[in-house]
Amino acid sequence: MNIKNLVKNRIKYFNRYFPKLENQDKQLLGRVNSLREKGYLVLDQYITGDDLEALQILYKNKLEIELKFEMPCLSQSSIDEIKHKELIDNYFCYKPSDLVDHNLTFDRSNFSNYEDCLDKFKPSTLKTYLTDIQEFYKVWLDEDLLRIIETYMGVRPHLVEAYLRRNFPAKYKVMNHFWHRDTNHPDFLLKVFIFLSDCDISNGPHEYISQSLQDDRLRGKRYFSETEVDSVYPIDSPQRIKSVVKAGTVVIEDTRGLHRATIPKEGYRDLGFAVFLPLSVFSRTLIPLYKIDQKIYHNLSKIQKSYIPNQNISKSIF
Ligand SMILES: O=C(O)CCC(=O)C(=O)O
Ligand SMILES: [Fe+2]
Repeated sequence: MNIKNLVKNRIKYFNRYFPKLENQDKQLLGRVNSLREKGYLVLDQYITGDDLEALQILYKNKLEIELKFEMPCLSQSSIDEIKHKELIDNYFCYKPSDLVDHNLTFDRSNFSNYEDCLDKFKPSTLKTYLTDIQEFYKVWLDEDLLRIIETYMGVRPHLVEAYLRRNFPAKYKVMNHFWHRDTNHPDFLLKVFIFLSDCDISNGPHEYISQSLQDDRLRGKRYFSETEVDSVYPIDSPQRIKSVVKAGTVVIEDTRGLHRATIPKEGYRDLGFAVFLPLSVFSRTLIPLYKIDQKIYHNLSKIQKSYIPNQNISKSIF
């Protein structure tokens, strides 16, 4: 970060800088250093046993029984290679609401149950917000994870996005299936990926280029082709890290580095997302990207609370 940005950030986030934690333990420093060096950190089977099973059951119920996922949603089965060429060539870089006019979406009135939905519309992704489930927030705001994040950034960020996604086999690549760098924030950005299902090479692993954050060779475009990436980082390069991991594994990643979601060849991949970046006092009026129920908020610790922007707290539904 250059001096100008350092000063700018000190002003923009003046209330998010805290004295360095005393007595930082060796394990924490080791993890932060590894994250700095490579751009990612794998915490193998971080959630285990009953805790993991509880999250899996809650998610399955939300998704498959309560059908709680974001709609309108892109219907891959409605895509026509010729008619929708422009959208395909544009990486489907649109919000689902923009695709409604193209008759490329479905909503709750178009299917009877979960299986029917998959059969009819072959969605590549279903996105679910954490809404009112305390157990999820316990993991998304796990204090050991927060310590790693804050130490890495040197500033206390906010939790600005919190959701789960199930990815399925799909014919057409959509947005983050293409190689890219996230641009949510120029200086401070970490995503925490929480794997709720085992992820093998066939289930659409996440792929990251180790040390690409410090590497300017592929920069300045929204997406990069496979040919471009393969020519700089050949397929068998040890820098290409694929998340072949067990359920319960957590990956912390600076997604300003090059990455993509590969498409599952079979089955599906369940992944939780927690996005951290600091909001300045001047940007607190932005539309919040998730809501946390006020009762759940009140049960959080003081530190956890400080990660939630005020506008994300909603009136209790209990
Ligand atoms: O789903 C994935 O593996 C990656 C998605 C992605 O690009 C992101 O969350 O920034
Ligand atoms: Fe991304």
